[in-house]
Amino acid sequence: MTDPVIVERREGWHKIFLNRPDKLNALNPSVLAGLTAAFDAAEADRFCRALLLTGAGRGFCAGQELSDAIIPGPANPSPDLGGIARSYHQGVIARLRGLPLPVVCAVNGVAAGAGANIALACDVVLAGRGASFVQAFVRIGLVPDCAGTFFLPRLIGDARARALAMLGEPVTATQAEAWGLIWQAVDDDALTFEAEAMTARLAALPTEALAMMKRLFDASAINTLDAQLDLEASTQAAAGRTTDYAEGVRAFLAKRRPAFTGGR
Ligand code: T3D
Repeated sequence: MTDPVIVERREGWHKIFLNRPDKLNALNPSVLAGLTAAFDAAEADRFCRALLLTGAGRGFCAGQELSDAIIPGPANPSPDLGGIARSYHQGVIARLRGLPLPVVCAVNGVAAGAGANIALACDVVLAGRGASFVQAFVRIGLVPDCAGTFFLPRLIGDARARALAMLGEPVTATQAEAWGLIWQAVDDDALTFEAEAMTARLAALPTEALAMMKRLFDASAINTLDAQLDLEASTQAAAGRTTDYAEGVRAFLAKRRPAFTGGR
């Protein structure tokens, strides 16, 4: 059996492929468990300072596998889809957001349903111009999960978030960039190069500071201004104790490029 998730170890970073190309990398328990294991492996590898997530084949991810979807019927009039969301989707998003590493997503084709929202949970999202983002849930009578209702309004505002979720219309990569849903749309044949270069670039930055930024931005979604200012101050105190901070200042004063080690 082919691995549903493949991890390639590169110099300073890992590349993770969702690997069910004939199903546009639709999610099932094996994919979701593989994804979590890949995140665990990245965090455990002290030489890994960034992650790149992408899909094998022509799609990024078509959301939850529908061929074994549990639907209400005489045998099971009240199926619990919340169980799947709680057991798998919630954990994957929490793990991804909590990783002390920057995560780049290379959206190489359609990203639908939970697949779209996993992409949007990454720190820096690049997409090929042929890619699209679809909040497909409404097409089958479901609501966005994988934190779509959290990320979408914060990224593109409430009006666009609601319309995308309710209409289930695809958004092209170019439109997604114009709306601020993603960082950048690039030519399809340049996506791998650009995404790998971006990941390598992030892997050479002060990893602990990037991890702290992730926590700051996540906290800002719910904090008051005063609470966020306090958190910035305490986080700056922690950043100021890292060896990469010392290296950054020394390099500036010596007029040379810093050689950050990431403290990992
Ligand atoms: O059950 C729960 O756990 C609840 C949680 C749900 C979370 C969710 O993610 S709900 C949303 C689920 N996803 C969708 O509704 C999207 C379904 N897929 C599509 O609408 C289309 O496939 C796409 C718009 C994504 C792409 O269209 P297109 O024309 O480029 O490709 P295609 O021909 O439709 O798909 C190619 C193959 O992938 C095809 O298989 P075949 O006919 O060649 O053997 C298709 O059946 C398969 N595929 C695509 N998406 C899924 C899938 N197979 C299983 N599950 C899928 N989600």
